[in-house]
Amino acid sequence: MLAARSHFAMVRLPSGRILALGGSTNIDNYDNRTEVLDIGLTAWSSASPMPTAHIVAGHAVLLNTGKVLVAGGHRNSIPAAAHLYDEATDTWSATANPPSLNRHSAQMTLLPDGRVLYSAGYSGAFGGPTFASAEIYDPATNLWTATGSLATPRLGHGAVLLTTGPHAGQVLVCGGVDRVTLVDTATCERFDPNTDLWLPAPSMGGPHALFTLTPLMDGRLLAAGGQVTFATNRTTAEVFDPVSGSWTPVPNMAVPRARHTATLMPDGGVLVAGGVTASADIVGTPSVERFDPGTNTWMAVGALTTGRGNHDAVSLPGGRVLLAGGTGSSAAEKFASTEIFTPDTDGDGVLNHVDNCPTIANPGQANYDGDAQGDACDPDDDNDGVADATDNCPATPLGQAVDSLGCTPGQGLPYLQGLIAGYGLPGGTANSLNAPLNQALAILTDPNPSNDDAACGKLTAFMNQVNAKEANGQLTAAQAAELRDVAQAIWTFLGC
Ligand SMILES: [Ca+2]
Ligand SMILES: [Ca+2]
Ligand SMILES: [Ca+2]
Ligand SMILES: [Ca+2]
Repeated sequence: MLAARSHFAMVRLPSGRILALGGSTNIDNYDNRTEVLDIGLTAWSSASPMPTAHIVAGHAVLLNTGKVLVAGGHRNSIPAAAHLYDEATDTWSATANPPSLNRHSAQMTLLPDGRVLYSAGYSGAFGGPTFASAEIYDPATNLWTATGSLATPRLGHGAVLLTTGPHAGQVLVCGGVDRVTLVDTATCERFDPNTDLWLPAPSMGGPHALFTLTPLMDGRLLAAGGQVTFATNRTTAEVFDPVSGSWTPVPNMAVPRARHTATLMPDGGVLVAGGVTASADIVGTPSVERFDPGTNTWMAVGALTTGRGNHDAVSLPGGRVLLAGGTGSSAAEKFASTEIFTPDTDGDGVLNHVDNCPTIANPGQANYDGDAQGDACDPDDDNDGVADATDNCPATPLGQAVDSLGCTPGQGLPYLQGLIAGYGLPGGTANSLNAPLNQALAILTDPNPSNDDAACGKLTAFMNQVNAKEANGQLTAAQAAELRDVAQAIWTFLGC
């Protein structure tokens, strides 16, 4: 980006460009600058600045009209304001009236009818007050109006439209913290846009504040991480099923985090990235974990190049995710840097987290020995201890002992015959070389192991044939040496 930003927001514009707006350039300096990333993801360029500086994490939403609504997130001393961005003209305009309160750390949720629910938050002043009130913006009238209040004041909560279950079309608000009492809550409430009323909803298993509440593709919601009274951070996660109306705990994340991002991927997984992880509000982790909604499990999926918290993330085509800005190791360290998470690095259609060779295209995922590495990147496909590069028999039956060239005797003898066939020798010459090999093979593959010693005599006969044919010029020195090396390996393996 052109500017270092934390506590900001990115919005995908109707054109596909990405708008980054507002945020904090240092601990107490709110920003009105905006910038746009082109569709090719090559460069950021300045866009028209917001009329007022905003911290806009959670305070920006793309309307169905194509305009971007931004509200609140000011310093306590600045009156509430809301503005609309029009990409076509790169201009900002104020809404017809301002919101009733300057809300900070509130949430905007797009309703099915195109209106926006703007819920709770706090005044922006250290120590509160924290709000239970909510209001609605209607693009049709360009007006803000008051709506019902929540039962519990909260900031840093989650607010998601339900798409399944008996309350589909309503907004579920969960968690958050009270800036006055510093108590974080596990409670949830739901907002019915048809009646403007808030109604009770099942509480989470534990409190989450400054966390992520992410809709899954099947309509369930994933709550992940969060902060404990602005101090330590959580690893806990749980899933809400709107059909049964119940929360279910899922395994903890590997890394405690709050103020992270959670992005729904096209395959249904959720990419949870970065976040503040230590007891401080600021220090970002590079950890990235993927939640699998099929198994309700977490898997580490690489790391950010930079530890980030208070950053933002936005989906890109192809399942990629743009991660940008945020705080690093101190309050003063703000990032302008961006990075892109690619779920399929080698482009073979198999996502990295399940790809047995994530950096080598192998769409078939062939994996002879069934270990963690596919044949395309496994240095020893048949796991016989002989590297592919020097293994004459790369598909040895699993678990069988081999000679120094990677072959069982049952493979090594036919390998020798293949070499002989490749030399294009006269029929009589080839036959006299093959005859003792056929005899050795018959001895080794018959059902009587007690006669295997006799194979040594046949190998001796073969060696004598090779030496004689080299002496009379029927084999070149190189051919004879090659045949002797392979025969010697079998000889040694058999303990002749
Ligand atoms: Ca791949
Ligand atoms: Ca393998
Ligand atoms: Ca091998
Ligand atoms: Ca082998």
